[in-house]
Amino acid sequence: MNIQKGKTEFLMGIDKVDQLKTWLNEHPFINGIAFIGRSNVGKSSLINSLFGKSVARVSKTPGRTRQVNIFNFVIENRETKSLENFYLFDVPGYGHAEVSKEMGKNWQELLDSFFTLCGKKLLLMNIQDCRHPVQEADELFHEYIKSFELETYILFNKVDKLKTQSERAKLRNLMPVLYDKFKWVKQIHFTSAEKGDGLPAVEQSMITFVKRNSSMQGFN
Ligand SMILES: Nc1nc2c(ncn2[C@@H]2O[C@H](COP(=O)(O)OP(=O)(O)OP(=O)(O)O)[C@@H](O)[C@H]2O)c(=O)[nH]1
Ligand SMILES: [Mg+2]
Repeated sequence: MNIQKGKTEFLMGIDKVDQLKTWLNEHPFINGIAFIGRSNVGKSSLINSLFGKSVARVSKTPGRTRQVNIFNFVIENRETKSLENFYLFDVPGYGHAEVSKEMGKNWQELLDSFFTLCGKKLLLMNIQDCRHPVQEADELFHEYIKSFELETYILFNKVDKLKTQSERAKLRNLMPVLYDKFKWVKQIHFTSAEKGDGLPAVEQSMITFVKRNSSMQGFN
């Protein structure tokens, strides 16, 4: 099975809390995947590399994704030729130092509404920069997210920027610590949105997750 790269569609970007609540209430059985992480870690770039060229807007300035961007993506079963639709969310980054108080409040409300109403069939992809793993903002986010009990994978992105063996080893040695500390983290991947490292494994993991949900429930 594979994600049909040319079939991912941008549905809408929502920055108003009420609008987001309405959308989520109208879509109570979401089966899909959400990308979240600090600003500039490569969420939108990963989405483009995994789901199709330039579906998500890549930032020149950190913190550009200020809204919940909703996409539809399609998984093809090559044997049966059947197609199935799922949801994808590019969630605004956390840990901005520069946002105003008012923007920060709206963002927190957006996040709260999103995670309260998204249901349990959402896979959370927490993207981090492999050169700066588990920053304070990441720890705060994990503290916040754990009560929602969503299946969570961590993607350490930008591995193409790790030049030495010892830099790579240091990151790998973190894994047991993280699995112990963040018990709801089920998988850790090392990726490069730019060079493609790790992406086939991430794609298969995402497919396994959403297909398992759809076979259990019979609908998305
Ligand atoms: N070298 C390298 N650069 C990357 C990689 N992924 C993303 N980038 C670059 O990092 C910058 C930020 O990427 P985005 O995809 O916009 O990051 P984001 O997490 O969506 O950022 P916000 O939407 O602002 O929160 C861009 O200049 C990308 O080209 C990667 O794997 N390797
Ligand atoms: Mg983005």
